[in-house]
Amino acid sequence: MTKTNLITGFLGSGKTTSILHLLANKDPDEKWAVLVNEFGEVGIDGALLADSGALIKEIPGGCMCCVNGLPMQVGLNTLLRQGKPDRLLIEPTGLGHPKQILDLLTAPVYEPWIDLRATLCLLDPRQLLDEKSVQNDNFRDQLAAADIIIANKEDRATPESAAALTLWWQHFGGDRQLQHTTQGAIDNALLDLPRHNVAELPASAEHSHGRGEKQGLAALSLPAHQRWRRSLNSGQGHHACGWVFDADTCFDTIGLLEWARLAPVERVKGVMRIPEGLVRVNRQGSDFHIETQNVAPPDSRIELISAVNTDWNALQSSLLKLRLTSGD
Ligand SMILES: Nc1nc2c(ncn2[C@@H]2O[C@H](COP(=O)(O)OP(=O)(O)OP(=O)(O)O)[C@@H](O)[C@H]2O)c(=O)[nH]1
Ligand SMILES: [Mg+2]
Repeated sequence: MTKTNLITGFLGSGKTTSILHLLANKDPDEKWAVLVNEFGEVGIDGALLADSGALIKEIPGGCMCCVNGLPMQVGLNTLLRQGKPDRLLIEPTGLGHPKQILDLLTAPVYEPWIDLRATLCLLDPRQLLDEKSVQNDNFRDQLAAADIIIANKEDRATPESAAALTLWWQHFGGDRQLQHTTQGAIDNALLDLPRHNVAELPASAEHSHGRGEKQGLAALSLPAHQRWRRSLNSGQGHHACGWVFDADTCFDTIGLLEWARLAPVERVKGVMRIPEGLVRVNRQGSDFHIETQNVAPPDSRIELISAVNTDWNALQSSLLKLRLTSGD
C-alpha cells in the first residue's frame, strides 16, 4: 500500500514549497509520487516540481473532486499500480474541497492501494486577517479537515497575524498539532502520523461541481505549429487566466519580471523561457520569489489568479510584447 498524505492550504500558502522540502529530505531509497491539482488549466506546479525526482501527475482545471471522473480515477490507479510509490503526496488546489477529496481517497476502490495518513494544512496566518479569505468556504474547510496545521511564512508574520493565529487556534485548534515554520520546512516524520476521524466533517454548503466533469489529466499543451494559447477558468469566487507558449518563444527577463510583479492579481506563477535559460516566478500578493536556471524549459507557461474580474486582454497584450522571438 502507498502511504498517502493530503497537503492542503489556501492559494499560495506554501503547499508546493513544502512538498519540495519534503522531497529533498526523503529517504533516497524510497520512491515518491506527487499528484498535483490546480485551479488553472495551464498547470504550473507540475513544472515547479519537475526536477524533484518524484513521479508527478497533474490534474489541472479545478478541484480534483470536481474534475473527478474516469480519467482522474484511471490516472490515480496508473500512478499507484504502475509507479508503486512508497509515498504519495496529494496537493489539492488552494480552492479545493478537502472533505470530498478525503471521501474519494477512502472509497472502497482505493482501499487496497492507499494507506491514508495525516492531512497537513499550510496556513499563512496573515490570511486570517483577510476577511475575504476567512469567509471563503474552501479556506475554512481545509483548516477544519486538517490533522496538523502548519503556520508557514513565519518570516512574514506581524504582531497582528500572530494574534489572529492565537485567537483562531483558541477557537478552532482543538487537540490538533500546530507547527510554525518558514519555507514549508517541516519534519518528514509528520507524514507518518495517523489521520483523525473526519467522518463528522460538514461538506461545504457551497460545494458545486463547477463546469462539470472534465476530460483528461494532462496540463494544457499546444497543438502542433501553434505558438501560444491561453485558457480561462472561474469558480469558487476566483478567476484564472493562463498562457502556454512553445519552446522557441523567449521573453525579455526584466520586462517579464516587472509584468509578473505588477499584474493586478493575487497570484502569479510560471516557468518561462528567457535568454539565460528559464525563470520560475511565484508571487502571492507581494511575496515574490524568482529562481533562474541555465536550461531551456520544454515550453513557457504562466498563470494568474484573481478574486476580481481582471482585464486579461490588457495583460495579454503586454505579455505578448515581451517576446524576443516572433510568433503569432
Ligand atoms: N516569505 C516567504 N515566502 C514563502 C514562504 N513559503 C512559501 N513562500 C512563497 O509563497 C509563494 C507561494 O508558495 P507555493 O509553495 O507555490 O504555494 P502553494 O500553496 O503551492 O500555491 P498554490 O498551489 O498556487 O495554491 C511562493 O512565492 C513561495 O516562494 C515562507 O515561509 N516565507
Ligand atoms: Mg502549489
